[in-house]
Amino acid sequence: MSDLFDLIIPPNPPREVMADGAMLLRGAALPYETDILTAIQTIATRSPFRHMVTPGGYVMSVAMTNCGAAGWVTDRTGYRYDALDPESGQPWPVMPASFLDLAVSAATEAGYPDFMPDACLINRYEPGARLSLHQDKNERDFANPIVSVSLGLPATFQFGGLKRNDPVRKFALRHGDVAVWGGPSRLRYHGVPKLKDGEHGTVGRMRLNLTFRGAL
Ligand code: MD3
Ligand code: FE
Repeated sequence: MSDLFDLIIPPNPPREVMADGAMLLRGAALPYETDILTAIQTIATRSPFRHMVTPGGYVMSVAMTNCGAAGWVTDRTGYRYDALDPESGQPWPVMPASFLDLAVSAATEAGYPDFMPDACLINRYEPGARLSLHQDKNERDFANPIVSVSLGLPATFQFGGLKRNDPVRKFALRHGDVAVWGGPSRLRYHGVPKLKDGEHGTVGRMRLNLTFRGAL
């Protein structure tokens, strides 16, 4: 016999545990969509999207910019967080209040109530762009989770283990999805295979991904 509330309360927002410490909040960014897209335009005016170079000399197919006290950068000398945008020589644009609000509420919902991001990396995927399997380990304190927000075209997300050759599971990340990666999942390998072509109604022919980090 099912409880009356099970019948009348819609399963909204749906959430899914991907692994220990990793939670997917489907559609959690939808109320913030307009604010986020407007803010990204403003951020990109001061710190434009650019294709950074890896230490190995490869130009990344994903275009990136940042906002917040620190931004993730790569060049021939290595990966790091920097308070200044190396292209402008100026600090990265301030993290908008709506970004902070979304990241903190998602982290709280996933069981990380003390998360306060100081860096937001913004990834722009055009069709064909990809991010090969990697770990995020340039942050100072792995006790902080990473919160990621997906907008625009859908992507397959590869979620592996703590070793590069561990088996990988696939998840679809769609417009408005928010994921929180913490605890034992914080250092899992992950990647995004080539983005398929398509056209999203509000975002256009691209996928945007924001990752909120405690970097400093
Ligand atoms: C799992 N971005 O920016 S977001 C990255 O879709 C990055 O642009 C991908 O990987 C993207 O570093 C994936 C999902 C994600 C982000 C960070 C993680 C998953 C993670 C850190 C640890 C484990
Ligand atoms: Fe990553």
